[in-house]
Amino acid sequence: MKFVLPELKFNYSALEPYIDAKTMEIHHQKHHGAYVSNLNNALEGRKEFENWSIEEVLKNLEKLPDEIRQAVQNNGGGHYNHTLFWESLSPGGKPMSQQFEEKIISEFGSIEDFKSKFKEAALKRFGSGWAWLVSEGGKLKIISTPNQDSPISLGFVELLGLDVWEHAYYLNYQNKRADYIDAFWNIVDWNAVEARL
Ligand code: MN3
Repeated sequence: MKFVLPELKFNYSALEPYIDAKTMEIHHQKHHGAYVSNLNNALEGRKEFENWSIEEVLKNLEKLPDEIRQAVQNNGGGHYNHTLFWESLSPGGKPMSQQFEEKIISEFGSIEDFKSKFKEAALKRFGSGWAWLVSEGGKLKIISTPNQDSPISLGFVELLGLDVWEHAYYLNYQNKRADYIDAFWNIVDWNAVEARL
């Protein structure tokens, strides 16, 4: 098994002004690229896992040998989370279906309440990590995870994730994580998000 860095479906500059081209290029090629190579290195020669998908790996971390488990959790999570992140973005964004909007409103009160809870989760994540909209048995929840820990390892279905590591926004937003979170809503591909439910 060799995991590969996925191509993006848009150019690095396509998400401007919300995410700048330089950040996208470094984030995709260097950061995501490093997670993929470090994951492959950690699993090198481990024949018993060579046919496992990334989902199987992250759902079964306890089955991995102690000496590689943390490296696989970090780098496998990094690969999976970033793949999902890129797939959830689109230049100009794509709107929610009416059905999904009604679901968000019924579970969070309003779209504004949903966004403000998501923002709170993203802002309160101390240090590096992610904010997530996940489904647990069809019920929507907002959670956050540290480092590259992935909700799939905790039994959730990820619908939407926001990377709040500084490498995701620092070049353009510096310490203003809140502005980056607000800008994110302009480029969310809700078609891709809803398809995961
Ligand atoms: Mn990242």
